[in-house]
Amino acid sequence: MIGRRGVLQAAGALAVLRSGVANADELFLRNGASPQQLATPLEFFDRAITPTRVFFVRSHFGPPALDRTRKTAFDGLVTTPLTLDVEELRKSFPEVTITAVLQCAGNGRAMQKPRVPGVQWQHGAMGQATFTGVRLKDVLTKAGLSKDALFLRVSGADAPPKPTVPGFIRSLPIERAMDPTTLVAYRMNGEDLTLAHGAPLRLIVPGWAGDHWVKWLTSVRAQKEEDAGFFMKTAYRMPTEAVEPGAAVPPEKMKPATTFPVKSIIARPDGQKRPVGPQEVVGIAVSGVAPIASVEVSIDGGKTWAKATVEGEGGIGRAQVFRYRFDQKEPGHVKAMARAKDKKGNEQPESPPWNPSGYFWNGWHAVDWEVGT
Ligand SMILES: Nc1nc2c(c(=O)[nH]1)N[C@H]1C(S)=C(S)[C@@H](COP(=O)(O)O)O[C@H]1N2
Ligand SMILES: [Mo]
Repeated sequence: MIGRRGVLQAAGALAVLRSGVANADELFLRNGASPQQLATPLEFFDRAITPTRVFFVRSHFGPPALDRTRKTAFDGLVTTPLTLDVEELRKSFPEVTITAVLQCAGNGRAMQKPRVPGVQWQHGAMGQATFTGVRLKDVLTKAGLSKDALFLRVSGADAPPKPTVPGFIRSLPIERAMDPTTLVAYRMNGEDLTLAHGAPLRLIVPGWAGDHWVKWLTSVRAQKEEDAGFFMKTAYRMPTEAVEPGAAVPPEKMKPATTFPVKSIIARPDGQKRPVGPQEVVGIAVSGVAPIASVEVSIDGGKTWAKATVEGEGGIGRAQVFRYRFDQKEPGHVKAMARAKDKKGNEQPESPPWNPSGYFWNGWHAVDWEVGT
């Protein structure tokens, strides 16, 4: 006989498999055993859109049950609180699709020296997708947002493992909430959001780090104050001024991490030996602050740099593919480095300043490979 518990466990395991949370095709790069820390393999950064099946997954406590009819409450300092599910949102507001990079603040943490605690992400805590939904601004306007509201307190249906662990509660400043690119999304890459990526509804905050992109949305509350919980006042903060590597920085000397800095990342070559002749360096570049202005590649250790071609449409927080071709006539060892610039004049540094949580590492990315006959 199989008990009620066993049946529930089996049903749960099946639900997880169906929802795509399980790593069926094993293409993800894993950081430990947790299915909530899956990284996109580097080779997928040779294109503008990261396929959903290899799109990195990160959450603190794992997903809640899948409920596609779950409602989100938009309330607090508003005249008319609204409680809406996907269908009601779609009926009530214009639909918008935005192409944007979702990147964890901790992407690149493994490259920080001295090393800091946290998931040791290399390059794969990032991906770009098309996100479809409605503008948060439209919903808040319909709800009659009060002028006294300065922040939104945003939370989802996921719960911490025990009551002593703080819940994942985030605050978004009103100006950012009212930005026309901030969406309440229900589709990713043209399909309904998967459970791993926040179904049925999640926030899209192009240009800002992933922690603002709250998944499994249940509550959006307009308030005067920023939330005082762990995930605003302790986690996801950056020093307000440069600090000594390894220094302890008190939270009050830090501010919430928002936009991610300009970076480029090389997807190919991938380190495999290649024949003498034409070589192509391909990757993507993005800045959370401004569209990409240029990408340069060096194959002589940084002595000289040449402009790569940058393809497709740019935007704040929108990645573009870059390509650089050269002819390698002699066999030998080749090393290519890339660096990007954005339209606000920010340049990708060779090695960015250290910070206590290892956020926003955006140093030059280098790949090397053997050219033979
Ligand atoms: N409700 C909820 N939303 C969340 C999180 C979470 O733990 N709970 N993690 C955030 C973090 S830290 C990141 S980087 C992104 C990752 O989104 P993805 O799994 O779709 O790539 O989701 C964000 N949204
Ligand atoms: Mo994150």
